[in-house]
Amino acid sequence: MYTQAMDLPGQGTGPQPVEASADDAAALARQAQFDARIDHDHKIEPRDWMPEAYRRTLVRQISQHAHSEVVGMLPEGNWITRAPSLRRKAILLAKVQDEGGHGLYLYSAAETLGVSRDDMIAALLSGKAKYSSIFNYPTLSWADMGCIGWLVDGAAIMNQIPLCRCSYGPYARAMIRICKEESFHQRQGYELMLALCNGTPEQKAMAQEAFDRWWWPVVMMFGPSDKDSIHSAQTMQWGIKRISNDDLRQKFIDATVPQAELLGLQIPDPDLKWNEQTGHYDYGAIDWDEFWRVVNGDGPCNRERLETRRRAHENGAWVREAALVYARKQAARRQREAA
Ligand code: FAQ
Repeated sequence: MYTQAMDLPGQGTGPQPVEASADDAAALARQAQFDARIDHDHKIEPRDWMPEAYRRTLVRQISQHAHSEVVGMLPEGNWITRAPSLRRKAILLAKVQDEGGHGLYLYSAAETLGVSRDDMIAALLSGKAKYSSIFNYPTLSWADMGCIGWLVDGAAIMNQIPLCRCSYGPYARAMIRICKEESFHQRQGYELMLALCNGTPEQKAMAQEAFDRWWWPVVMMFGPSDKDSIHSAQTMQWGIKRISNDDLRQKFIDATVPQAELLGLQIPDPDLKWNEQTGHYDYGAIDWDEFWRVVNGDGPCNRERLETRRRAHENGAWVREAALVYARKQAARRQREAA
Protein backbone atom coordinates (compact mmCIF):
# COMPACT_ATOMS: atom_id res chain seq x y z
CA MET A 1 0.00 0.00 0.00
CA TYR A 2 2.69 2.51 1.05
CA THR A 3 4.70 1.85 -2.13
CA GLN A 4 1.97 3.10 -4.47
CA ALA A 5 3.25 6.67 -4.64
CA MET A 6 6.63 5.46 -5.84
CA ASP A 7 5.37 3.07 -8.49
CA LEU A 8 4.51 5.57 -11.16
CA PRO A 9 3.53 4.15 -14.55
CA GLY A 10 6.46 3.61 -16.91
CA GLN A 11 9.06 3.54 -14.14
CA GLY A 12 11.16 0.52 -13.21
CA THR A 13 12.06 -2.52 -15.21
CA GLY A 14 10.91 -5.44 -13.07
CA PRO A 15 7.39 -6.91 -12.80
CA GLN A 16 5.21 -3.91 -11.89
CA PRO A 17 1.76 -4.76 -10.60
CA VAL A 18 2.78 -5.98 -7.14
CA GLU A 19 0.53 -3.47 -5.37
CA ALA A 20 -2.43 -4.29 -7.67
CA SER A 21 -2.23 -7.93 -6.71
CA ALA A 22 -1.91 -6.93 -3.04
CA ASP A 23 -5.12 -4.94 -3.44
CA ASP A 24 -6.71 -7.91 -5.17
CA ALA A 25 -5.64 -10.17 -2.34
CA ALA A 26 -7.07 -7.74 0.22
CA ALA A 27 -10.34 -7.58 -1.71
CA LEU A 28 -10.52 -11.36 -1.89
CA ALA A 29 -9.82 -11.64 1.82
CA ARG A 30 -12.59 -9.14 2.62
CA GLN A 31 -15.03 -11.00 0.40
CA ALA A 32 -14.02 -14.35 1.97
CA GLN A 33 -14.54 -12.90 5.45
CA PHE A 34 -17.98 -11.61 4.45
CA ASP A 35 -18.93 -14.97 2.89
CA ALA A 36 -17.77 -16.82 6.00
CA ARG A 37 -19.90 -14.60 8.23
CA ILE A 38 -22.93 -15.28 6.05
CA ASP A 39 -22.20 -19.04 5.97
CA HIS A 40 -21.85 -19.15 9.75
CA ASP A 41 -25.01 -17.14 10.22
CA HIS A 42 -23.17 -14.29 11.92
CA LYS A 43 -24.56 -10.79 11.61
CA ILE A 44 -23.12 -8.15 9.31
CA GLU A 45 -22.89 -4.83 11.17
CA PRO A 46 -22.71 -1.31 9.71
CA ARG A 47 -18.93 -0.97 10.12
CA ASP A 48 -18.19 -4.34 8.53
CA TRP A 49 -17.10 -4.48 4.94
CA MET A 50 -19.93 -5.65 2.65
CA PRO A 51 -20.27 -6.02 -1.11
CA GLU A 52 -21.80 -2.96 -2.74
CA ALA A 53 -24.65 -5.05 -4.20
CA TYR A 54 -25.52 -6.36 -0.70
CA ARG A 55 -25.61 -2.79 0.62
CA ARG A 56 -27.77 -1.57 -2.27
CA THR A 57 -30.18 -4.48 -1.93
CA LEU A 58 -30.63 -3.76 1.76
CA VAL A 59 -31.18 -0.06 1.13
CA ARG A 60 -33.83 -0.96 -1.46
CA GLN A 61 -35.66 -3.45 0.72
CA ILE A 62 -35.44 -1.60 4.04
CA SER A 63 -36.42 1.77 2.57
CA GLN A 64 -39.36 0.19 0.71
CA HIS A 65 -40.36 -1.43 3.95
CA ALA A 66 -40.12 1.91 5.81
CA HIS A 67 -42.20 3.63 3.11
CA SER A 68 -44.81 0.85 3.39
CA GLU A 69 -45.17 1.48 7.11
CA VAL A 70 -45.59 5.22 6.65
CA VAL A 71 -47.96 5.02 3.67
CA GLY A 72 -49.65 2.14 5.52
CA MET A 73 -50.82 4.62 8.16
CA LEU A 74 -53.17 6.25 5.65
CA PRO A 75 -55.85 3.60 5.00
CA GLU A 76 -56.48 3.15 8.73
CA GLY A 77 -55.88 6.80 9.61
CA ASN A 78 -58.94 7.42 7.45
CA TRP A 79 -61.14 5.77 10.12
CA ILE A 80 -59.77 7.20 13.38
CA THR A 81 -62.43 9.91 13.56
CA ARG A 82 -65.16 7.41 12.71
CA ALA A 83 -64.30 4.58 15.13
CA PRO A 84 -67.56 3.31 16.68
CA SER A 85 -66.43 3.56 20.33
CA LEU A 86 -63.78 5.18 22.50
CA ARG A 87 -62.14 1.76 23.01
CA ARG A 88 -61.90 1.13 19.29
CA LYS A 89 -60.60 4.65 18.67
CA ALA A 90 -57.86 4.25 21.30
CA ILE A 91 -56.81 0.91 19.79
CA LEU A 92 -56.75 2.27 16.24
CA LEU A 93 -54.84 5.39 17.27
CA ALA A 94 -52.21 3.27 19.04
CA LYS A 95 -51.89 0.97 16.04
CA VAL A 96 -51.48 3.74 13.49
CA GLN A 97 -48.94 5.42 15.74
CA ASP A 98 -47.03 2.12 15.96
CA GLU A 99 -46.83 1.96 12.15
CA GLY A 100 -45.26 5.43 12.14
CA GLY A 101 -42.75 4.19 14.74
CA HIS A 102 -41.92 1.17 12.57
CA GLY A 103 -41.21 3.51 9.69
CA LEU A 104 -38.80 5.45 11.90
CA TYR A 105 -36.90 2.36 13.10
CA LEU A 106 -36.61 1.20 9.51
CA TYR A 107 -35.43 4.56 8.13
CA SER A 108 -32.82 4.54 10.92
CA ALA A 109 -31.74 0.99 9.99
CA ALA A 110 -31.39 2.06 6.34
CA GLU A 111 -29.37 5.14 7.36
CA THR A 112 -26.72 2.85 8.88
CA LEU A 113 -26.00 1.82 5.28
CA GLY A 114 -24.95 5.35 4.37
CA VAL A 115 -28.13 6.59 2.72
CA SER A 116 -29.81 9.77 3.92
CA ARG A 117 -33.39 9.95 5.08
CA ASP A 118 -33.95 12.98 2.86
CA ASP A 119 -32.93 10.96 -0.19
CA MET A 120 -35.15 8.04 0.76
CA ILE A 121 -38.14 10.30 1.29
CA ALA A 122 -37.46 12.16 -1.95
CA ALA A 123 -37.47 8.81 -3.77
CA LEU A 124 -40.85 7.93 -2.24
CA LEU A 125 -42.44 11.30 -3.00
CA SER A 126 -41.18 11.34 -6.59
CA GLY A 127 -42.79 7.93 -7.17
CA LYS A 128 -39.41 6.31 -7.79
CA ALA A 129 -39.39 4.12 -4.69
CA LYS A 130 -41.88 1.34 -4.19
CA TYR A 131 -44.01 0.60 -1.15
CA SER A 132 -46.33 -2.33 -0.53
CA SER A 133 -49.09 -2.76 -3.11
CA ILE A 134 -51.62 -3.43 -0.34
CA PHE A 135 -51.80 0.20 0.77
CA ASN A 136 -53.19 1.29 -2.59
CA TYR A 137 -56.61 -0.16 -1.81
CA PRO A 138 -59.39 1.95 -0.24
CA THR A 139 -60.91 1.46 3.22
CA LEU A 140 -64.64 1.63 2.56
CA SER A 141 -66.19 0.33 5.77
CA TRP A 142 -65.35 -0.13 9.44
CA ALA A 143 -64.85 -3.87 8.76
CA ASP A 144 -61.81 -2.88 6.69
CA MET A 145 -60.08 -2.00 9.98
CA GLY A 146 -60.61 -5.59 11.08
CA CYS A 147 -59.40 -6.98 7.75
CA ILE A 148 -56.26 -4.84 7.76
CA GLY A 149 -55.31 -5.92 11.27
CA TRP A 150 -56.18 -9.56 10.82
CA LEU A 151 -54.98 -10.08 7.24
CA VAL A 152 -52.51 -7.31 6.33
CA ASP A 153 -50.72 -7.40 9.67
CA GLY A 154 -51.04 -11.20 9.63
CA ALA A 155 -49.29 -11.31 6.24
CA ALA A 156 -46.73 -8.75 7.42
CA ILE A 157 -45.87 -10.93 10.45
CA MET A 158 -45.54 -14.03 8.29
CA ASN A 159 -43.05 -12.15 6.10
CA GLN A 160 -41.27 -10.38 8.97
CA ILE A 161 -40.65 -13.23 11.43
CA PRO A 162 -37.98 -14.73 9.13
CA LEU A 163 -36.53 -11.22 8.69
CA CYS A 164 -35.73 -11.24 12.44
CA ARG A 165 -32.95 -13.64 11.38
CA CYS A 166 -31.81 -11.41 8.50
CA SER A 167 -28.02 -11.28 8.10
CA TYR A 168 -27.90 -7.49 8.52
CA GLY A 169 -27.88 -6.74 12.26
CA PRO A 170 -29.75 -3.40 12.42
CA TYR A 171 -32.59 -4.68 10.19
CA ALA A 172 -32.90 -7.96 12.12
CA ARG A 173 -33.03 -6.14 15.47
CA ALA A 174 -35.63 -3.64 14.23
CA MET A 175 -37.74 -6.56 13.03
CA ILE A 176 -37.84 -8.21 16.46
CA ARG A 177 -39.51 -5.21 18.03
CA ILE A 178 -41.76 -4.60 15.02
CA CYS A 179 -43.00 -8.20 15.06
CA LYS A 180 -44.01 -7.92 18.71
CA GLU A 181 -46.13 -4.89 17.89
CA GLU A 182 -47.55 -6.43 14.70
CA SER A 183 -48.74 -9.34 16.78
CA PHE A 184 -50.92 -6.99 18.85
CA HIS A 185 -52.14 -5.43 15.60
CA GLN A 186 -53.14 -8.79 14.17
CA ARG A 187 -55.00 -9.78 17.33
CA GLN A 188 -56.96 -6.55 17.56
CA GLY A 189 -58.00 -6.99 13.93
CA TYR A 190 -59.16 -10.54 14.50
CA GLU A 191 -61.02 -9.52 17.65
CA LEU A 192 -62.76 -6.76 15.69
CA MET A 193 -63.77 -9.27 13.00
CA LEU A 194 -65.00 -11.68 15.69
CA ALA A 195 -67.19 -8.93 17.16
CA LEU A 196 -68.67 -8.15 13.74
CA CYS A 197 -69.17 -11.80 12.81
CA ASN A 198 -70.93 -12.49 16.12
CA GLY A 199 -73.01 -9.31 15.74
CA THR A 200 -76.10 -8.49 13.69
CA PRO A 201 -76.65 -9.96 10.20
CA GLU A 202 -75.73 -6.53 8.79
CA GLN A 203 -72.43 -6.53 10.69
CA LYS A 204 -71.66 -10.07 9.51
CA ALA A 205 -72.44 -9.04 5.91
CA MET A 206 -70.15 -6.02 6.28
CA ALA A 207 -67.34 -8.31 7.50
CA GLN A 208 -67.84 -10.67 4.55
CA GLU A 209 -67.92 -7.79 2.05
CA ALA A 210 -64.66 -6.39 3.39
CA PHE A 211 -63.06 -9.85 3.44
CA ASP A 212 -64.07 -10.36 -0.23
CA ARG A 213 -62.21 -7.16 -1.17
CA TRP A 214 -59.05 -7.75 0.90
CA TRP A 215 -58.38 -11.46 0.38
CA TRP A 216 -56.71 -11.38 -3.04
CA PRO A 217 -54.69 -8.15 -2.54
CA VAL A 218 -53.33 -9.68 0.69
CA VAL A 219 -52.43 -12.93 -1.08
CA MET A 220 -50.54 -10.78 -3.62
CA MET A 221 -48.70 -8.85 -0.92
CA PHE A 222 -46.03 -11.56 -0.67
CA GLY A 223 -44.72 -10.50 -4.07
CA PRO A 224 -44.44 -12.22 -7.45
CA SER A 225 -44.31 -15.99 -7.66
CA ASP A 226 -40.85 -17.44 -7.10
CA LYS A 227 -40.23 -17.99 -10.79
CA ASP A 228 -40.80 -14.26 -11.45
CA SER A 229 -39.06 -12.92 -8.35
CA ILE A 230 -35.93 -11.19 -9.61
CA HIS A 231 -34.25 -10.66 -6.24
CA SER A 232 -35.09 -13.81 -4.25
CA ALA A 233 -32.22 -16.09 -5.27
CA GLN A 234 -29.56 -13.55 -4.37
CA THR A 235 -31.22 -12.20 -1.22
CA MET A 236 -31.72 -15.75 0.05
CA GLN A 237 -28.08 -16.55 -0.62
CA TRP A 238 -27.13 -13.48 1.41
CA GLY A 239 -29.43 -14.52 4.27
CA ILE A 240 -31.57 -11.39 3.92
CA LYS A 241 -34.68 -13.26 2.88
CA ARG A 242 -35.04 -16.69 4.53
CA ILE A 243 -38.27 -18.01 3.01
CA SER A 244 -39.42 -17.50 -0.58
CA ASN A 245 -42.44 -15.44 -1.64
CA ASP A 246 -44.51 -18.51 -2.60
CA ASP A 247 -43.64 -20.45 0.55
CA LEU A 248 -44.64 -17.51 2.74
CA ARG A 249 -47.85 -17.09 0.78
CA GLN A 250 -48.67 -20.77 1.31
CA LYS A 251 -47.92 -20.56 5.04
CA PHE A 252 -50.21 -17.53 5.29
CA ILE A 253 -53.08 -19.22 3.45
CA ASP A 254 -52.73 -22.41 5.51
CA ALA A 255 -52.83 -20.39 8.74
CA THR A 256 -55.66 -18.07 7.70
CA VAL A 257 -58.24 -20.49 6.28
CA PRO A 258 -59.10 -22.02 9.70
CA GLN A 259 -59.32 -18.51 11.17
CA ALA A 260 -61.82 -17.51 8.47
CA GLU A 261 -63.79 -20.70 9.15
CA LEU A 262 -63.97 -19.84 12.84
CA LEU A 263 -65.38 -16.45 11.90
CA GLY A 264 -67.88 -18.15 9.57
CA LEU A 265 -66.58 -16.22 6.55
CA GLN A 266 -66.47 -17.60 3.02
CA ILE A 267 -63.10 -17.35 1.29
CA PRO A 268 -63.64 -15.72 -2.11
CA ASP A 269 -61.75 -18.43 -3.99
CA PRO A 270 -63.81 -21.27 -5.49
CA ASP A 271 -60.60 -23.26 -6.13
CA LEU A 272 -59.45 -23.22 -2.54
CA LYS A 273 -59.35 -26.74 -1.14
CA TRP A 274 -57.32 -28.83 1.28
CA ASN A 275 -54.85 -31.12 -0.43
CA GLU A 276 -54.29 -34.31 1.61
CA GLN A 277 -51.19 -35.19 -0.35
CA THR A 278 -49.30 -31.94 0.09
CA GLY A 279 -50.74 -31.10 3.50
CA HIS A 280 -51.50 -27.58 2.25
CA TYR A 281 -54.40 -25.67 0.77
CA ASP A 282 -54.49 -25.41 -3.02
CA TYR A 283 -55.65 -22.01 -4.18
CA GLY A 284 -56.88 -20.37 -7.37
CA ALA A 285 -54.95 -18.31 -9.92
CA ILE A 286 -53.63 -14.95 -8.78
CA ASP A 287 -54.38 -11.98 -11.02
CA TRP A 288 -50.78 -10.91 -11.62
CA ASP A 289 -51.90 -8.21 -14.08
CA GLU A 290 -53.69 -6.48 -11.24
CA PHE A 291 -50.64 -6.89 -8.98
CA TRP A 292 -48.25 -5.27 -11.46
CA ARG A 293 -50.73 -2.52 -12.29
CA VAL A 294 -50.88 -1.58 -8.61
CA VAL A 295 -47.10 -1.94 -8.10
CA ASN A 296 -46.48 0.27 -11.12
CA GLY A 297 -48.62 3.12 -9.84
CA ASP A 298 -52.06 2.43 -11.32
CA GLY A 299 -53.97 0.94 -8.39
CA PRO A 300 -57.20 2.36 -6.95
CA CYS A 301 -55.43 4.74 -4.54
CA ASN A 302 -51.78 5.13 -5.67
CA ARG A 303 -52.14 8.76 -6.70
CA GLU A 304 -54.14 9.71 -3.64
CA ARG A 305 -51.64 8.05 -1.28
CA LEU A 306 -48.63 9.81 -2.78
CA GLU A 307 -50.45 13.12 -2.93
CA THR A 308 -51.33 12.82 0.77
CA ARG A 309 -47.70 12.02 1.66
CA ARG A 310 -46.43 14.96 -0.42
CA ARG A 311 -48.84 17.34 1.27
CA ALA A 312 -47.88 16.02 4.72
CA HIS A 313 -44.20 16.48 3.86
CA GLU A 314 -44.75 20.07 2.69
CA ASN A 315 -46.95 20.93 5.68
CA GLY A 316 -44.33 19.49 8.00
CA ALA A 317 -41.47 21.60 6.61
CA TRP A 318 -41.71 24.12 9.46
CA VAL A 319 -41.43 21.32 12.04
CA ARG A 320 -38.23 20.04 10.44
CA GLU A 321 -36.81 23.57 10.21
CA ALA A 322 -37.70 24.32 13.84
CA ALA A 323 -36.11 21.03 14.99
CA LEU A 324 -32.90 21.87 13.12
CA VAL A 325 -32.71 25.39 14.56
CA TYR A 326 -33.31 23.97 18.04
CA ALA A 327 -30.60 21.31 17.58
CA ARG A 328 -28.13 23.98 16.39
CA LYS A 329 -28.93 26.18 19.42
CA GLN A 330 -28.42 23.25 21.77
CA ALA A 331 -25.10 22.37 20.15
CA ALA A 332 -23.92 26.01 20.39
CA ARG A 333 -24.93 26.16 24.06
CA ARG A 334 -23.04 22.94 24.81
CA GLN A 335 -19.98 24.38 23.05
CA ARG A 336 -20.19 27.63 25.07
CA GLU A 337 -20.53 25.70 28.32
CA ALA A 338 -17.58 23.46 27.44
CA ALA A 339 -15.36 26.46 26.55
N1 FAQ B 1 -45.73 -4.36 -3.36
O1 FAQ B 1 -37.91 -9.90 -6.68
P1 FAQ B 1 -39.06 -9.61 -5.80
C1 FAQ B 1 -46.77 -3.93 6.60
C2 FAQ B 1 -41.57 -5.55 -6.05
S1 FAQ B 1 -45.24 -3.83 5.94
C3 FAQ B 1 -44.93 -3.56 -4.09
O2 FAQ B 1 -39.80 -10.77 -5.22
P2 FAQ B 1 -38.11 -8.84 -3.18
C4 FAQ B 1 -46.98 -3.43 7.99
C5 FAQ B 1 -40.16 -5.65 -5.47
O3 FAQ B 1 -39.88 -4.55 -4.65
C6 FAQ B 1 -45.42 -4.40 4.26
N2 FAQ B 1 -43.83 -4.01 -4.75
O4 FAQ B 1 -38.62 -8.58 -4.66
C7 FAQ B 1 -48.26 -2.72 8.08
C8 FAQ B 1 -39.33 -5.70 -6.73
O5 FAQ B 1 -39.23 -4.39 -7.29
P3 FAQ B 1 -37.84 -3.54 -7.27
C9 FAQ B 1 -44.16 -4.29 3.56
C10 FAQ B 1 -43.55 -5.32 -4.61
O6 FAQ B 1 -37.66 -7.56 -2.62
C11 FAQ B 1 -49.43 -3.40 8.25
C12 FAQ B 1 -40.22 -6.49 -7.68
O7 FAQ B 1 -41.54 -6.38 -7.19
N3 FAQ B 1 -43.29 -5.34 3.97
O8 FAQ B 1 -47.59 -4.39 5.91
C13 FAQ B 1 -44.32 -6.19 -3.84
O9 FAQ B 1 -37.15 -10.01 -3.14
C14 FAQ B 1 -50.65 -2.73 8.35
C15 FAQ B 1 -39.80 -7.94 -7.78
O10 FAQ B 1 -40.12 -8.68 -6.60
C16 FAQ B 1 -42.00 -5.37 3.55
O11 FAQ B 1 -41.55 -4.50 2.86
C17 FAQ B 1 -45.46 -5.66 -3.20
N4 FAQ B 1 -46.29 -6.41 -2.45
O12 FAQ B 1 -39.42 -9.35 -2.41
C18 FAQ B 1 -48.28 -1.34 8.01
C19 FAQ B 1 -41.17 -6.53 4.07
N5 FAQ B 1 -43.77 -7.41 -3.91
O13 FAQ B 1 -37.51 -3.31 -5.82
C20 FAQ B 1 -49.47 -0.65 8.10
C21 FAQ B 1 -39.77 -6.50 3.55
C22 FAQ B 1 -42.70 -7.32 -4.71
O14 FAQ B 1 -36.79 -4.39 -7.96
C23 FAQ B 1 -50.67 -1.34 8.28
N6 FAQ B 1 -39.72 -6.75 2.14
N7 FAQ B 1 -42.57 -6.06 -5.13
O15 FAQ B 1 -38.15 -2.26 -7.98
C24 FAQ B 1 -39.68 -8.00 1.59
O16 FAQ B 1 -39.74 -9.02 2.28
C25 FAQ B 1 -39.51 -8.10 0.11
O17 FAQ B 1 -39.01 -6.88 -0.37
C26 FAQ B 1 -40.82 -8.48 -0.66
C27 FAQ B 1 -40.50 -8.51 -2.16
C28 FAQ B 1 -41.30 -9.85 -0.23
C29 FAQ B 1 -41.92 -7.45 -0.42
